[in-house]
Amino acid sequence: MKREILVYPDKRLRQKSRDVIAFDGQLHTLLDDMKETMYASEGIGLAAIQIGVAENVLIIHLINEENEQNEHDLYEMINPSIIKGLGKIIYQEGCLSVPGYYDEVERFEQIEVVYYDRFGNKIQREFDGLMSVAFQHELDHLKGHLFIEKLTYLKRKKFEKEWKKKRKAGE
Ligand code: Y12
Ligand code: CO
Repeated sequence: MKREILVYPDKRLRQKSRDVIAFDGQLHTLLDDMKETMYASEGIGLAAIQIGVAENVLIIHLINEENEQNEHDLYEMINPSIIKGLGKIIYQEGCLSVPGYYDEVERFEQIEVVYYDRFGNKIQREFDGLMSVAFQHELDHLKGHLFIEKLTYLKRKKFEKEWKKKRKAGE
């Protein structure tokens, strides 16, 4: 089932998510709903809190060279964490909870992560480039943070002004 995506400045996006304890049918339904919701909005990443569920669950599905989302590139990550971060990368980020706004954010270029799949299998992996950016962006959601919080003071002020104007215009 497609769910509603929470949009900034919805307070629920600031909640800290809790770890998943049961890798059961309820979790699988949540993951399936997240995928349906993300694909319907043409996203490449989504955290459970973006549909109002405060659980440590995120999905990432990057686009390949043919501009398609290949089945094998889908990641479902439960209780994810970063155990090592190296280097710096600056990437123009966007978020389904801040639609229509994109800006440059600095992240680790390489990360080593641990997470669980939908069946409770523990997985340890290294990511770099866009996958590293996407993981860090989604992990921030689980901690109650949005990418706009990483903007400089002036950029954030400009964003807030533009966002207010957009909301007034009913966009
Ligand atoms: C790099 C940087 C950030 C991420 C996080 C995942 N972000 C997204 O999936 C963003 C999707 C997005 C899609 C939009 O298009 C539509 O809604 C049709 C969009 O456009 C508008 O809202 C107008 C904005 C964001 C992963 C990797
Ligand atoms: Co986001």
